[in-house]
Amino acid sequence: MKRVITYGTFDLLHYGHINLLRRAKSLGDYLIVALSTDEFNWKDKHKKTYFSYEERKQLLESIRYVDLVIPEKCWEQKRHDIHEYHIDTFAMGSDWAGKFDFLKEEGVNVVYFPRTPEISSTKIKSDLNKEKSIQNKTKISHDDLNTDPLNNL
Ligand code: C2G
Repeated sequence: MKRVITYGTFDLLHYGHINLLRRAKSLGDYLIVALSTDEFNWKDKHKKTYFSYEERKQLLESIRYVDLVIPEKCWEQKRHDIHEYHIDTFAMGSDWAGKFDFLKEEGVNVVYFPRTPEISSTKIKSDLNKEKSIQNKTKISHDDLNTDPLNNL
C-alpha cells in the first residue's frame, strides 16, 4: 500500500484544496492529511480560521480522497510523521516548492503540485467583505431616499 501525506489549514474548503487532495491521492492508495490545529494556526501561522479544527476535520473526513486526518501541531513534526505513518510520498502545493525537499533524506518522494490559481481562503474572505460593504452602501442610499420628504408625496 502506497501512503501519501499532505499538510495544511484547509479553512473555508474550496476547489483548490480539492484539486490538491485529489492529486495527492493519485500518488498512492492511502492519503493522510495533517490538519493544522487552531493553536498552531494562531501561534505559528498567524492565521485565525473561520472554521475550528473539529469543523475542518469533519469536512476533510467527508472527502473521498482522504483516508485519515491527524493534527499538525508544529512545523517540526514532519520527519516523525513520515516514520510513524510509514509514508512513501509527501505532497504539497507549489507555493511550498523546495521548502520540504529535506524530507527526501527520510527516504520519501517529495512532490509539489501546481497551485490552483485565483482561489484561496483569504480571497474568499476579502471578496465577501467587499460584497458586504457594497450592500451596506446601497442600503444606506436607499434609506436616504426613503427619508427624503419628496419621496412620500
Ligand atoms: N492549495 C492549492 N491551491 C490553492 C490553495 C491551496 O494547491 N488555490 C494547496 C496548498 O498549496 C497546500 C494545501 O492546498 O498544499 C493547503 O493549503 P492551506 O490550507 O493554505 O495550507 P498552508 O497554509 O499552506 O499550510 O506545514 C505545512 C502547512 O501546514 C501548509
